[in-house]
Amino acid sequence: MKLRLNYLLLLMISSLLMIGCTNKHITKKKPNILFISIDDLRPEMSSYDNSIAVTPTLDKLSKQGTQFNRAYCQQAICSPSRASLMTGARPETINVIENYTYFRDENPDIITLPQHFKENGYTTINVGKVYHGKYNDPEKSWSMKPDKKLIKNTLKGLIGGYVNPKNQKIFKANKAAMIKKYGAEAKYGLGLGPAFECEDVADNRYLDGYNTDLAIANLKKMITESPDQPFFMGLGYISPHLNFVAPKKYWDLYDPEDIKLAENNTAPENGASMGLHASFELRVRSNIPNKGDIPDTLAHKLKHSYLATSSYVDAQIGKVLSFLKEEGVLDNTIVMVWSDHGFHLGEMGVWGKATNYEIATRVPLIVWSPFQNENNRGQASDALVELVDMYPTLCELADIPQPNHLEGQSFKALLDQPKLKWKEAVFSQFPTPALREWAANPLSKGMRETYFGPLIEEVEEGIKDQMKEEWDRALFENDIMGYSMRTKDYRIIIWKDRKNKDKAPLFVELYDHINDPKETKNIAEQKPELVAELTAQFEKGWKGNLPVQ
Ligand SMILES: [Ca+2]
Repeated sequence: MKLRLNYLLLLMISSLLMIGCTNKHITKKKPNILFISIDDLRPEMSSYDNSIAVTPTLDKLSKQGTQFNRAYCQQAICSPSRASLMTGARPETINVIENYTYFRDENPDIITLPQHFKENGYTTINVGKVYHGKYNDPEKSWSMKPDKKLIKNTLKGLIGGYVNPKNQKIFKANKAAMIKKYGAEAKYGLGLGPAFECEDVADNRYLDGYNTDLAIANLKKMITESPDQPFFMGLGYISPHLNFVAPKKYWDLYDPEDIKLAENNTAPENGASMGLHASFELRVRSNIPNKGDIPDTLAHKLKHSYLATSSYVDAQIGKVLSFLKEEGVLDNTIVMVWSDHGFHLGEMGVWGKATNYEIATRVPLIVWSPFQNENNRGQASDALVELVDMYPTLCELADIPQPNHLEGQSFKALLDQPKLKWKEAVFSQFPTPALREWAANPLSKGMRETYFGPLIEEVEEGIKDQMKEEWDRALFENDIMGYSMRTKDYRIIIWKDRKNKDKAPLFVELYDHINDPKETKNIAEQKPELVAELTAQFEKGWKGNLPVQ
């Protein structure tokens, strides 16, 4: 009897052990997520649009993963775009339509992307700019801060982002003068140094190189100390955002002779006067004229510097991916690379972001997953997708539930079927670009007095001429929103009073992407039926333009 009991006990223990083994086998470790943001990068990579950009890392990632050729941001400015994609909700839903509103103040209980992963068993860690500036949601989104003691501080002596003492001196003098004049207001972009810098220094003397070292050191620590713990790393690069600073070796990748200036350098024919700004963000830099044309030699230099900073970022991403590969961790890591919005480099006569047009709203977006169907790797997708779709996509890829508040659509299916019939339209928006700062807030007194008084007067005259009796200074600066919808063949921009959405639009723009991909001619007046059709489609909103399941 005793023997029999022992036998039964043994049987029970071995069954339990087997269940344990089986469970261990079934509960495979969740995939890590490497979520990489690049600030202000339009699809300026050689894998996109035949650019001359030297971006081997991102090109390779595109060839081995899925590149999205038609990905769009929700608003072409840092904080609204990032707050939207990180919360998975659209700019007006979270009430963030300019750079100075903190999404958490407006939405105390919203569950962000990293927060959701944290609540689903992930270690979430942030290095660099993923959210905008200080609106970083430290308590809720991230489970730990990166350990800065793991690496040497190679940023010592960097002032205003510059290595060169002459540039530092200009920056300090301009900043001090503006603070003296305008006090705290000066910190919002008044008093800056040169727009670019090229110095023969190591990668980590500038912020993005330093953050790369910091990311790798912290990844190493996490992988070593908790190999079974899945991580979500938000890794944010500030290049190629102004100022365009990068080590000389990245400038040397380009022969200036190969760099061409924008061809379409005038405003769209019959376009909205309120739709374009006077390149404020660039003009506050010390080596850029406050008004008038940007001379060709300077434009050339600016394009060179944008390319150099893009290559600099590409090289940093390469270091992180190589590290994960060497550690054997890449095989269980999903990589998503995105930019928060596009950028005009002289197109439409504008430098900067902050418009509703294709050049400012279209972004690079690449996903690489170790679990993708091998046959479909490297097949770019032309499906219309939005940055707000990244949150649900990552949930689906990691097999965790999607919170109910999300306003995007997972595009996981496109990784294996890139030609699948997808969204009918995607949506962006921007409040009156002509009369606001590049941060999308109304122009401050300092900006008006110091730089933009005459420019604004000129712009205002243009809007008055176009809008006639509809012109109302307060309405146009504060409450007009340009709602932009992109379909496969068209872009329509509907300019409305956002506080009276039922009222008829104040102005409509229509661009035909089959015949005019650079959006040089507004054809809304010639195509009233098409405008009516597209307006009806616009009224259905994002929910009415989702893929049919
Ligand atoms: Ca940005």
